[in-house]
Amino acid sequence: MKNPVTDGVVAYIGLGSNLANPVEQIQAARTAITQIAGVQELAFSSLYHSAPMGPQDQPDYVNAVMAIKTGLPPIALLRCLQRIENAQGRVRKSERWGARTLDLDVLIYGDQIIELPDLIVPHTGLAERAFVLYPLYEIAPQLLVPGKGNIASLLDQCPMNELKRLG
Ligand code: PH2
Ligand code: MG
Ligand code: MG
Repeated sequence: MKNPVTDGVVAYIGLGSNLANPVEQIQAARTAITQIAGVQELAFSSLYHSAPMGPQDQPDYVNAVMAIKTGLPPIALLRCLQRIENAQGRVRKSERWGARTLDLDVLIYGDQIIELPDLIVPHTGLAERAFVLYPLYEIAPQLLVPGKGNIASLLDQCPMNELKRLG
């Protein structure tokens, strides 16, 4: 196994893309994340096709969720993920929720509740977003989301909307 992490925290990362071949963007990001020193992949969800949340004049998204074990502190993990977003051509724009080649979000970091200027964990909006909850439930059906409750009851309250599991 690449990068076995013996003493680490289980964290969940949300992946999203709606530009420049989203399926390939997500697959490349998965490979890049598994190559971070101090990160070991535990699980990877199916890919999901989702209608855009936010501005509607943008392509549909492909979303997925990955479980990792990591020895990296949360901000160090965030910086590594931002480096991967940038390497895959992410252009940061002022428009909120606009199109992007790659978005990597720290959804959950162990049982921690983090409120730093750059990092809110559990991720804001996690509980209302079908494109996060359904893939998360697929790989962690027993998960307790810190401060928000168990994943099954969050899912019960979240309509699936346009979400479609791919292949
Ligand atoms: N991400 C956004 C804005 N809107 N819509 C979908 N369906 N999936 C996303 O990942 C997404 C979005 C900003 O992070
Ligand atoms: Mg996001
Ligand atoms: Mg983001």
